[in-house]
Amino acid sequence: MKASLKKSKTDDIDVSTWLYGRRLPSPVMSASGTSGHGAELAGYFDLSAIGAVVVKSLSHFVHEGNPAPRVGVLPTGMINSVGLPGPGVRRWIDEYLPDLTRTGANVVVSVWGRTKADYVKAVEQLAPVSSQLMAVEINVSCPNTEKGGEMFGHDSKETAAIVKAVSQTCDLPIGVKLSPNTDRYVEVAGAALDAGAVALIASNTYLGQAHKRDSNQPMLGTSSGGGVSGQGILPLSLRIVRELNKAFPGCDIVGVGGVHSARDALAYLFEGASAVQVGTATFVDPRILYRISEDVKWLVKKQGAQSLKELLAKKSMPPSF
Ligand code: RRO
Repeated sequence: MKASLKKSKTDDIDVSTWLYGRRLPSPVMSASGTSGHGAELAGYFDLSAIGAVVVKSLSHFVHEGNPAPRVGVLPTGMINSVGLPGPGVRRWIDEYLPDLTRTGANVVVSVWGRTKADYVKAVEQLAPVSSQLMAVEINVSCPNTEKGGEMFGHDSKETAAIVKAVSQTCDLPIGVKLSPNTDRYVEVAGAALDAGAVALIASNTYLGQAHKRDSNQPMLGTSSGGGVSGQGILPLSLRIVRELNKAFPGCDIVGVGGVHSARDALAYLFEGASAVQVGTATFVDPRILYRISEDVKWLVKKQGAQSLKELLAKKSMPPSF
């Protein structure tokens, strides 16, 4: 009853945004790896009402992932060493994509590999279903590979080579998921844009280590640590978005890290992001993507604006915010 009343009150508010050359109904997207490979959240809300669903990173091969426990709770969020488990692109197309396409959601596929050739093979396998996809997100920044903290995303030449090879192989717009674990993210981002990427996803999780509460033993099965996410990283990633926006004005940036509310989302949007991705908060409330999206409408309305664009044009939130 309450929900429908709330919805009708903001029906006239436009929170659409542009990303990958498309108009998204909302700036709120899912973050890769935090809501499965397909339509897992469809039982909680209408997936076509949010900006897009970004599926967990896929490779051209089946991958088992890391030993349990793969995730641990921190006072500020979460640490994970999931280790890229996945069915491989071909099985994903057969077993996950049909249900996801039926939801009407914008679908972004995240891809990963151990070599440049792996990335190319993954996007080659996506070719038959490219009309069902909005974009490819190239993950060059997973902290939980066999090589530990070593990743393509820490090297601008390697990142550029992967982006270039992928852009020569597929027609879909390309986003690059950047690593926050290097002071060279602006350089890496510039190389990715020069090589053909059209969006920067800032950013992946932060390398960290955590111990169990009752012993000085590592919390996660991999014992070498994992990627830290959640509310504690919001200020860190917000700064990265600010720096990227300064370096590449007008470029599409997607802010990701610690978004738990519409206010958090707006912080990224005011720093120049075109959209945000929400991940860790989904583990607390699987409806959170929809709630944040609706709350952005409320905040726009509360500020006397008709659209997100109008609110963002004010350059900063009025004091009453
Ligand atoms: O699967 C993972 O362990 C993982 C990935 Br692919 C990633 O990009 N970021 C992360 O924190 N975990």
